[in-house]
Amino acid sequence: MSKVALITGITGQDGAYLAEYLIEKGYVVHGIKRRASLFNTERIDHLYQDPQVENCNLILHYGDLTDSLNLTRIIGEVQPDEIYNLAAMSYVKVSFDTPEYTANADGLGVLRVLEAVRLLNLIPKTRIYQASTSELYGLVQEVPQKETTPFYPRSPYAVAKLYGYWITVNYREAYKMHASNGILFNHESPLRGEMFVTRKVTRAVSRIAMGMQKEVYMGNLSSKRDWGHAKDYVRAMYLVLQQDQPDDYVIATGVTTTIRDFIKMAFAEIGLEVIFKGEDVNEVAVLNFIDENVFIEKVGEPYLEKIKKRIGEIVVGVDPQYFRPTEVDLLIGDASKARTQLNWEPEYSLDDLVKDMMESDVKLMKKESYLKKRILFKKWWI
Ligand code: NAP
Ligand code: G4F
Repeated sequence: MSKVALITGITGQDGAYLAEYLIEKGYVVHGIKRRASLFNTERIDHLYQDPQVENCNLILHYGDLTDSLNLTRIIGEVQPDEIYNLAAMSYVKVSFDTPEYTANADGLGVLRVLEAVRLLNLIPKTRIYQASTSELYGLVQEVPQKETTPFYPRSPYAVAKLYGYWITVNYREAYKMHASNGILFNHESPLRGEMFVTRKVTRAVSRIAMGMQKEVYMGNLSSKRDWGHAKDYVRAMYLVLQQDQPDDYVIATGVTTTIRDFIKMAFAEIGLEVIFKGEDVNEVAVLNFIDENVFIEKVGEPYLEKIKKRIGEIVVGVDPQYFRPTEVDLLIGDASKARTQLNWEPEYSLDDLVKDMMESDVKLMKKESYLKKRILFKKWWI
C-alpha cells in the first residue's frame, strides 16, 4: 500500500517540489489549494492527472487554513499518514499590511490542523510537519542560530509563526502527537515567488540584460540571509517525518550573504560586473564591465550591442518603499542537529542556486508567451 500524504500550500514553491519528491517515492499525494479567480496551479501542472486516471497519485481539494470545517472534512476523508502544513501568507512585508489575516492563517491555521487530527482520532496514524521559520529568530540573540537559540520575532508574520511553532510543541507534549517543526532558513529556486528578493533580482537582472528594463529598485541592501535551494529543503521535511520520535530541527546552509552580494552574483553569472556606490537611499549599482564571451554564452549575441551601450549607467537603485518597519538584519543557521540526526546535507551551494535561478529566468524572459503575460512589471506589488 502506498503511503498517503496531505500537503497544505501545495501550489507554493515548497509544496510543488515536495509533491514531486513524494510522488517519486511512491506516495499518493493529496493537496489543498485555494479557490482563486485565475488558475493557480502553474507550479504543479506537470504533476496533475485527471481524477479518472487509474492509480491517480495527485489529488487536489479546495480548502483554506482559515476554515476549520473544511480542513477537518478533508483530513477525515484523506486519512493521511503524513501532513505537511506548508500553507501560509508567507511574505513578511505584506504581513505588516494584513496582520490579522496573517495571524489567522499562519498562527491559528496550525491549531486547526492539529486539532482536526486529534478530534478525528488520527493521532496514532498521522505525523505532522509544521513549516516553521528562521524569521522566529528576528533580532538575533545568538550567532549562528540553532534549535536552542531564543526567539525574537520582528514582524506580524514571525509572531504568527511563533504561535504555530509552540502550539505544535504543545500538542506533541500534551497528546503525544508525532508533530515536528522544521525551522527552515530562506530557501529559493526558479519556482520562488516573484516578490521575494532573490527572484526579484534574478528576473530583473535577466530583463536588464535583454534590454527589457532599465533598472531595478530595491530595499535594504545590507541585510544578510542564509540561502539554500528549495529542493534540498523539501528533502529535509521528508526526513523529519521519517524519524521514530518527533522533534524540531534547524535546516540551513551555514553561509550568509548580503542582498548586495547576491545582486553582484546574479549579474556576474551572465558576465556582467556591477559596482555599488553611495550610501543608504542614495546607493546605486553601475554597470562596469562585460565579459562578452560569458554574456554571449548565457544570454545570447543578439543582446550584446544594446548592453554594451549601458556601461557606466545605473542598473540598481534603492527605494525606501521596500524597507520594513522592523527588519531582520542577519540570519545564519547551524544545522548540526539535522546533519547528524537526519543525515541531511545540502547538495546545492549558493553559486549553484544563483546559476539555476539565472538560467531559468533568462530562458523564461525569452518566451514570448511569458512576456505577454507579465510584461507589466509593476513596482508596487513587489
Ligand atoms: P509560498 O510559495 O508563498 O506558498 C505558500 C502556499 O500557501 C501557497 O500554496 C498558497 O496558496 C498557500 N496559502 C496561503 N494562504 C493560504 C490559506 N489561507 N489557506 C490555504 N493555503 C494558503 O511559500 P513557500 O516558500 O513555498 O513556503 C512554504 C511554507 O514554508 C510557508 O509556510 C512559509 O511561511 C514557510 N517557510 C518558507 C521559507 C522559505 O524561505 N521559502 C522559509 C521558512 C519557512 P496560493 O498559491 O493560492 O497563494
Ligand atoms: O526575500 P525576502 O522577502 O524574504 P524574508 O523576509 O527573509 O522571508 C522569507 O524567508 C523566511 C525565512 O527566513 C520565510 F519564513 C518567509 O516566508 C520568506 O520566505 O527578503 C529578504 C531580505 C529582507 O531583509 C528584505 O528587507 O531582503 C531584503 N530586501 C531588500 N530589498 C528585499 C528587497 N526584499 C524584498 N522582498 N524585495 C526587495 O526589493
